Formats: sequence, structure tokens, C-alpha cells
Amino acid sequence: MNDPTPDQIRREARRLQKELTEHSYQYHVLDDPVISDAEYDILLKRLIEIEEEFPEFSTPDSPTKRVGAPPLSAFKQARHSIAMLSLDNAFNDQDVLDFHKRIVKNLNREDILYTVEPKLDGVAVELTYENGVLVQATTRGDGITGEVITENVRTIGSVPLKLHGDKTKTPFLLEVRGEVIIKKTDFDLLNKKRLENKENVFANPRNAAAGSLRQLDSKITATRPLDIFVYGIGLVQGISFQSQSQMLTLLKEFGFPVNPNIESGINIDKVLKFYKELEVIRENLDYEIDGMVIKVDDFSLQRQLGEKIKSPRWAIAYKFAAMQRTTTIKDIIIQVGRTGTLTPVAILEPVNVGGVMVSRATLHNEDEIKRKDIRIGDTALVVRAGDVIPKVVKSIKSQRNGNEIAFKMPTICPVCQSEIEKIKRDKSHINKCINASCQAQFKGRIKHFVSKKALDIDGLGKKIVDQLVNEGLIKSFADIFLLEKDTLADLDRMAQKSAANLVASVEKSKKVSLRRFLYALGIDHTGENAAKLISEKFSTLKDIMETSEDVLQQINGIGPETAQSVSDFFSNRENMAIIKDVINCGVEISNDQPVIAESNNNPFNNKRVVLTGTLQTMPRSKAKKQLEKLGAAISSSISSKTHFLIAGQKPGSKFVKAQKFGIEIMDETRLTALFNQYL
Ligand code: JCF
Repeated sequence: MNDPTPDQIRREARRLQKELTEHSYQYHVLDDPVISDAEYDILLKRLIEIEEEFPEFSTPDSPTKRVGAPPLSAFKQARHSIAMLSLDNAFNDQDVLDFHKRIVKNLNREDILYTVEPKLDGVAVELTYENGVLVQATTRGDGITGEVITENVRTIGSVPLKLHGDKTKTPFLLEVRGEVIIKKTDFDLLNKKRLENKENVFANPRNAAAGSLRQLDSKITATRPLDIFVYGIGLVQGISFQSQSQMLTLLKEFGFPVNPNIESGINIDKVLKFYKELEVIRENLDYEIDGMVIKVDDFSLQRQLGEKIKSPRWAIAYKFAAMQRTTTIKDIIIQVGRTGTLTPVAILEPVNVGGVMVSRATLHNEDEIKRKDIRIGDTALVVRAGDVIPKVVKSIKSQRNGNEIAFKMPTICPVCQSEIEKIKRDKSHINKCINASCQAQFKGRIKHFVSKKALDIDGLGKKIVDQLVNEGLIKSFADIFLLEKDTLADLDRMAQKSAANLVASVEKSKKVSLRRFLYALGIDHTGENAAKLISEKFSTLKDIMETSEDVLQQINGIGPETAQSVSDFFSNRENMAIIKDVINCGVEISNDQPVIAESNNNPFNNKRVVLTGTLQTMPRSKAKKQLEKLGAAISSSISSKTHFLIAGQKPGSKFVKAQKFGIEIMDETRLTALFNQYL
């Protein structure tokens, strides 16, 4: 075969660029990938090879440009063609109605239609496309001049490097404005990784996004999970837009991510209704917002209204109520949790924090109270974020009058009067009630068992659990399943109807997934994620009970503490009896994510596997994924505990070591044969 001609190579480069661009759009914008990450990586690798050898075939919109460019020594500045204005704020319905009234008066008409959108809490940027190609990206800066962060923005997977769609419709110039964000789930993963690597964690997604965009080395930016939603335009030439809603539709067609939670063409009453709805769904959105943006939809009306120096007259930001308030600490009490930990809780003068009345807030532990010098009677700053428990951030010392009382940790459990044990945990001490049958601990275990992420028994809230335990109606997990309607109906705060509902939800909870049940047991160091990882590796609870600490520890993501806690838990005869009683009450535990591994007796299940050498038929990452699917734990080095070594071409020193330990060595042919048989 002849070597390909330059023309053939150019065509291959163009084809790869096109394919990769499309796949990137499918993945990042449509959230609907058509090829695997590994397949994408193979195509990208080939394109990088070509462009390195033939730089003349590389273009500014090539997907290879997303991996980052050589570091800069400083950011250049650039003036925005049209100033990036900020928005005036509204804090209540009246402010919004006043805004509407001004517009009605100004335009001398009543029928004003608006477009409303969630107000993203990210970093505002402007993207410039010339003849359809991204040529510059800038920060908002002071609104007049911003910093040029083109290389950094190119690494954002959902930013089109080239406009999508019909080439004949490509505008000569298009400046697009939007907000760079990090999704909440990506943010949590990012911080988790940073914690593992002993790096500083980011305070919130906006800081993380801002910090990532401010990197002089775009290769660092490329490792951050940045995303974008666009919502506006700057200067455009060769295209015109009639309204905010039409513009958003066209931007979507050009391949930009546009927030799906936008409503267009609605009157002022619907605008206010949208705000109420947004407040409710806010916590379920995977990105942080701090309010809603309201815009007059029609661009000709926008032009008539015009702008003030800093903000347009045709738009306003309706902000959510602050999630921080100050109030007085009336008392500090001690709560005993399900693991016996004593948590000091501030009893507050009730205060509305971001739409929710707050009357208690956690103070975490004794050390924290001392460190922050928080006293009973103090005025304190309280925050509430999402659905997490409100907490006291600090006390305001300047407000003291001398009557404040320092807090003292009790020396015995306030519930069962048992001894308290002081345990060092990271940088702080925790105080624990040592009595496992302490009623507070027991109530905590029941509350956890029935909670939303566990058995999810509707109608069995904290107060009802307290009542049922106090009345002696629940003395074990199993008792929950023996509750009768008539007994329940006699309780305070219960009626026939709520009693019947509760019995029905108890009945429903008897069919439970292995993952939820494992989590519900409240084993130390075994949260939702650990329970999920473990239940993915075993098909039944019995298998988990019978496994060893060592096998648990080999599960990717399960640390030694969790492995030991789980193993200890199931070695305890009392715990086993508790579970047996629950099952005897008719609870059926099924695995809703059965592992391929378990069902087919494949040789890799629960085995420790090491890979060496180059594989010919698949990338190593793919082999690892497949092995994990079959229940294998992959490790990087050979030890006496290794079960298999997979040896590709040119195996390294691991090969010799495996021979020395007498470990079974498997070649690629055998490996693919087993994959074909079991996957
Ligand atoms: O989501 C935002 N943070 C956001 C900010 C959305 C918008 O539609 C905006 C904005 C700032 C100014 N529109 C303007 C005119």
C-alpha cells in the first residue's frame, strides 16, 4: 500500500475534526453521547498525531484545541464592543410590579410580554465568533474591558469552537454572552478529588469556575469540569434578532447550551408565578442560581426603553432571599445522634433565612464553639444552604452586653446519663455516649432506617418516631413492620387516615433494594455511596454478610475504614439477629443493579487483577472497565494477594514478579475470549 498523499491526510484531518466536533456536541450540549469516551479518545489521539506532523492542517476550531495551549505570562485586556451591563435587583413582588409599571408608563402600552430565566451564579463571559469560528473569549471585567481568556474557554466542552448548522446562515460576526458554571455534581466530585490529593477545596462552584478561568495555564483549566449557558448577545453583523426568545432559539441552533428552564412570552402575573416555582425547584437544579432574570422579550421595545449607565431599563434580576441572617442564640442544647455523638445545637430566636423559618442551627462540636467563642445570648450569623441543616457561622462580638454565658459540654450523656468518651477525629474531638442502647442513639438509628434515602417510609417523620419509641411501640427495626392501624390512630397527632397511610407506606417499604437496605443499617463509614459501590459487587445481602474485609477493601472506592466497619457489623451476632427479625417480618431485599459478575461465575469476580504490557485489541482503560464490570478489583502492582496478571505485548517487571509469586498469567487472547463469554 502506498503512503497516503498530503491531500488524503488533509481529508482525514477534516473528517476527524468534523466527527469529533459532532461527538463533543452530542456529549456536552445534548447530553446524549453516541460513542464511548474511549472511542472518542482514540479518534482524538489520531487527529493530534496528524496535526502535530502537519500543523498546516490544524485549524483554530479543531477539537484538538480543547486540551489547552502553552501557558501565558499574563492575560491581555480587551474592550467589549458593547458594554456588558449588570442588572438592577428586585427583592420582592412589589419591586417587580414597580419595574413593570415603569415599563408600561414608558411605552404607553399594557401588553408587555417577558422572558424569564434562572439567574446563574457563575462567571459572565463573552465569546466572539468571526465567520462562525470562535476567535476570542473575554471575562466581563468591569463591563467595559475584560480579560482575554480564549485558550481557557476553548477547553470548555460545551462551548462550540465553530457554529453549528447551515453555513450559508453563518453571521459574519456574532458576540455571544453567557455564564460559565460548574454543575453541583461536578463540583462535589472536583472537591472530593482535591481533598484526596490534599489540595485546597473550593468554597463554592462559582469560586471554582472563576479560579479555573483565571489560570494562565489552560491545561489546568482543561482538567476542570466547566460548563456554560448562554443568554445574550453583544455586537452582531450579518444576522438580526427580533426578540430574546427568538435569539435563544437561534443560539441553540448554532450549537450553544441554552438553559432549558426558560419561559418566554409571558405576562407579569406569570412572571411572578415562575419565581415561586423556581424557588421550589431551585434545590433540585444541578447548578447554583441566586434568583431570576426578567427581560422584556421584544427587542424593538428593549431599544425604546434603552439603558441607564450601568443597567438596562428592560431587564431586572429578581433575587432570592438571602440565605444568611443574624439572630440571637437563646440556648445551647445537646443532641445525641445515632452513633452516640453529642452535637451542640443552638436554639435561636426564630428567623426567616431564605424563605424558611429557622429556630435551631448546628454548632458541630465543642472545639468549634471554643474556637469561635460562641456563647449563649450572643447575636450570631446563621446560614442555610440548600437542604442542609442551618449552621451558626460566627457570633458578633460587638453586640455583646456582658450577660452572655459560655457553653460547657456535659460530662455525662444528657439522655441516658452514661459516660462520655472523648475521641480525636481529624482536627477536632468528638464526644460520644458509650451506651449503645441509649434511647437517643436508638431513636437516631430508627430515624435513619426509615429516612428518605434508606427505606423511605413516608409519614414516619422524626416526631412520630420519638412518640413511637417513647410509647414503647418500637423497640427494634422489626417493630416498624408490626405497627397496626388502630394503635397508630390512638396516638397524638395521628388520625385514622394518617394511620392508614403510614401502614400503607410501611407495607410499600418492605420491597427494598440492597443498596438502600445496606445504607439503612447505619453502619459506620457506610454512606449512600459506599452502600451503592458494595451492592454493585454482590447480588445478595447474604453474599455481603459472608464476604471478608479483604474482598470489601478491594472494591474500587471502598476504604479500609468502611471495609472494617461493614465486616465488623456483620460479624456481630446481635446485628445478625436484628436483620433476621426484619426479614421475618416480610422485608424483601433485592438488588436493583445486579452485577454481571455475580450471575455468571466468571473467573474475575472478587479477584485482584494487575495489567502489564500493551494490549493490541483495546486500550488498557477499556480492559480495566470490562474487568471491573466482571467484579475484578484492578491494582497497579503485584503482591501475594494478586490473583491474575494480564500480560500484553512487551510486559514489564510485573511479569517476572508474577512468575515468582506463582500468580496466574493470562494473555490477551484468553482475556478477549473470557470477555466474549461473560460480557
Ligand atoms: O444568569 C445570569 N447571571 C444573567 C446575567 C443572565 C442574563 O440574562 C443577564 C445577566 C446580566 C445582564 N442579562 C444581562 C443583560
